[in-house]
Amino acid sequence: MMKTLRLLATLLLLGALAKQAAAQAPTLTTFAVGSTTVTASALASNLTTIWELAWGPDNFLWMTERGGRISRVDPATGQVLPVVTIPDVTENNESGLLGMVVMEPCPMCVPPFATYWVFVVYNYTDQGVLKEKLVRYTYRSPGGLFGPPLVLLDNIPATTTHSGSRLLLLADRTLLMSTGDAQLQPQAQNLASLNGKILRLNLDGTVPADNPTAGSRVYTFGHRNPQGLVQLPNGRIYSSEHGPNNDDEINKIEAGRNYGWPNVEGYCNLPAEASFCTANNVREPLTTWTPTIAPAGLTYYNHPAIPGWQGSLLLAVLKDHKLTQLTLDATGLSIPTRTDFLTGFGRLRAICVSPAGRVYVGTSNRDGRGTPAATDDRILVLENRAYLPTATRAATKLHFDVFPNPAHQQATVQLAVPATQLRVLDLAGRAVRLASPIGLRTTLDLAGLRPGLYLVQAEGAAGRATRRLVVE
Ligand SMILES: [Ca+2]
Ligand SMILES: [Ca+2]
Repeated sequence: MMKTLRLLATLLLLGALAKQAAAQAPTLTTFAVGSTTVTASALASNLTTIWELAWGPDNFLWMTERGGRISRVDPATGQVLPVVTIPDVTENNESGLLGMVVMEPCPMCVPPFATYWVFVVYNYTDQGVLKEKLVRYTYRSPGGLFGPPLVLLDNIPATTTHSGSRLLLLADRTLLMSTGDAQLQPQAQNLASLNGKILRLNLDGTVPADNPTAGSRVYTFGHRNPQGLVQLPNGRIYSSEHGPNNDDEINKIEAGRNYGWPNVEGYCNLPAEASFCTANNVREPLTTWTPTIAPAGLTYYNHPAIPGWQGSLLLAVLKDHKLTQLTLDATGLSIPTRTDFLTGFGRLRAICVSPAGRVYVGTSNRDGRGTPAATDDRILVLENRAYLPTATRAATKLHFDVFPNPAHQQATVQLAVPATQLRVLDLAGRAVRLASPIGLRTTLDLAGLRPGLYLVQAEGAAGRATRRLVVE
């Protein structure tokens, strides 16, 4: 007992020290975004080839390193908490542990056991042959990994370069996965091959019923090596793609479209390309870079903390050592401006945005192509330290009760403050009932809903709150 208490006290002290250290994390540089001063500092150092950074439902930063390790990083202290080192990852040149998605399969399953699904894609060796696979781990908090991983897709041909692979959870709760051409260039145009594609899968690995071709995981084709994927709140999907010695690309991803590789590089501007593009309805990129810059992680910034970045794509760039802001016009079909930031930190590969509007960038200086600084690789935090979040404070003001619970045909929602919308969500996170409350008391019609667990969500000027509801 004493031992446990002493251990706990030590842990608390270490935590407090780490928090203090984080508060004193030295400014590495500052730069202006419009009239905003953005400060860059290091959240965590001495890492090895960060490939993915993702904001988790546990409000930790989840990270993959190409050698095979998955970790959770405390955004307050920078403490790196290893989750697992995957034993069968083969790291060789560009191959290894790559993209990751962390999500809640059941948003209403609250503690004592919060359960997350952790999807990762990585290269492995099967009887001497390098391949690629997509697996799903189950993680429980507290407790850690739960059971062995589920293999969703394997035996994807691979080589030590052009492996992709970014993962993206779409709003419809399907998964996109980019694959490289694995140097098998013509396969990018072969719809029967998984290489040079963006694939779309259900969360159990099966083929969504509404994919472009029935029974096929192929969502788009004609890709060389896409390593950035993002979906905007309006549903539009964008990707970054490595070109050969010319024509790196940003593409708008549209179901069933052909993106040209290897017959077309960048725009359909050469005579041979133009005829191929016409014959094959090729989707041209929105912007290109020649000479190439090696574009990787792609995210969308839409937070008031850095107003000058709102509504823009942010791109992590490897070869040209920078972060590039890409503005979008109202149609989403053109990129009027490209602006570079954050030079001087080497190769940048991974990027994500936190709900507080901070941008996290992972360096890739130990990937064999960089010149690592002593403390590389690092997670850099970009933030407006003058920004005071008001929304998070207001979010605590929205309270409501729902009764009876369990409920049968209907339930009553009693709000403490006005809300503008009520939603009933099913286990898959889909809204099955919507209501616009008038006053503080609203009756929800539950007739026709299958018995089971649901989530009632209220949203208004005071923020958002959720309650569990059992329907009998
Ligand atoms: Ca293309
Ligand atoms: Ca071209």
